[in-house]
Amino acid sequence: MKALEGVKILDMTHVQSGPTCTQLLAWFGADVIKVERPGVGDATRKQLVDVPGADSLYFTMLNHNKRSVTLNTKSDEGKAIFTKLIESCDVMVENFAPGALDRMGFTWERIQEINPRMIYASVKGFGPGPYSDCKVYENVAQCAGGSASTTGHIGDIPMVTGAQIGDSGTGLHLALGIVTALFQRTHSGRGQRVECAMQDGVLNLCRVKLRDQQRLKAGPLKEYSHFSKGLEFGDATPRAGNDSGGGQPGRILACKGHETDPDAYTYFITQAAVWKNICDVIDKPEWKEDPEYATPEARLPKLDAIFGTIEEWTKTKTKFEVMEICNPLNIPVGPILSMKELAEDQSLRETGTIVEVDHPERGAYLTVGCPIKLSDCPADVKRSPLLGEHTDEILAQVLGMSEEEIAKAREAGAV
Ligand code: CAO
Repeated sequence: MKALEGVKILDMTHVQSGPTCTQLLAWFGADVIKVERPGVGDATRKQLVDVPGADSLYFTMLNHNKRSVTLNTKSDEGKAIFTKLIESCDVMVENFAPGALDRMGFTWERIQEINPRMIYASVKGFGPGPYSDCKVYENVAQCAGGSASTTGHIGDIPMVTGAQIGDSGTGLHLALGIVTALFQRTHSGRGQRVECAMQDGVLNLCRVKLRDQQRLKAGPLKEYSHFSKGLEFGDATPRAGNDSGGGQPGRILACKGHETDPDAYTYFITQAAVWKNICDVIDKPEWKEDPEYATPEARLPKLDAIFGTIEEWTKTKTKFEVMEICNPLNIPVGPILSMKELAEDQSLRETGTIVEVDHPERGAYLTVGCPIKLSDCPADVKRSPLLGEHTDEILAQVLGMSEEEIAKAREAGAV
């Protein structure tokens, strides 16, 4: 049995944040029933299309292991079917614009009336407050959650990150809320509302920057390169380029081939405990005992120059050679891996972190597998459903509708 086998999820999600959440639950064995508008479906099916006529990678990579039912939840017949689905499911997940489900007539109060055991989970851009009515996409959340303000180079404009911390990050948060609520239901017998605002999810992931905001009161943030450059700190946590976010200073340094390869770089951390090993590697043995270099405190004002010296060494090695030399010496380094390198990485294929999936419309494609590995519940990635592929199956199997009833609903344009 899978971990979440027997749990039925009524999946009203679209785009990225909600689908990330329900895909995760599906990987853990939940029966995820994705409800989509007849003839239209999740908008991402037809966004960023690379194979004409086929569902896009945007859609397929977020909707594995789900079943798709088409249902017009605004028509009377559709609402009647939707009500029955609410009766039969354990969890409902949605990330529509604020108020969309209320406008369909399915408020939280109404949902509780239909099924008091229902766990109703939502993603919205903002929590209650001045912006609660706003529609929000990934980059808006990154900006509103403190990520953009603290990302980017010193003196340059705010920057969004490639990691989808607003969408996928919030989806992950929501999934944890759902399984927690499912656990509470085992002893309370009741469902509950689970809400996660994208702004809150991003801020949660940016907590070290809120930490630094408060540390500013105690003086300059000495591990930021602002300090070694002699720059003034303002009254908010500044952008810190590629400085390490922790107490161990780090930077991105060029490696052999960087002149032509945009990813020939390594991340290098001057962890205090292995300082002497670093001195040996970069051929600066005199720095081991020199009081100007021997302690982390002494190094802070000259970090830029120190990293400059380390970079003279990294430039003589490839990013993988840097790793091979530093790892046995416990010096924390990491090559900058491109998406091409990750896609071709055999070890990631072997662990199921990247998997190849076959699709009837588009053929084979790569996708990420479940990053959370459960020893008793391996996640097998199954292709995403075509629009309405399981409509008849779900109406018959889950709701017990007869062929005639299904035909009638189809005639009425409800499915
Ligand atoms: N049958 C009938 N109608 C349906 C339906 C169905 N099966 N499924 C959806 N609809 C309707 C909704 O009820 C809504 O109608 P109203 O506007 O009349 O209430 C409409 O389709 C579209 O919903 P939407 O407003 O959510 O969609 P949008 O494309 O305009 O906005 C987004 C998209 C993401 C900005 C918005 O949904 C949002 O802010 N969501 C919350 C935050 C979020 O999750 N953002 C991350 C998205 S990933 O980048």
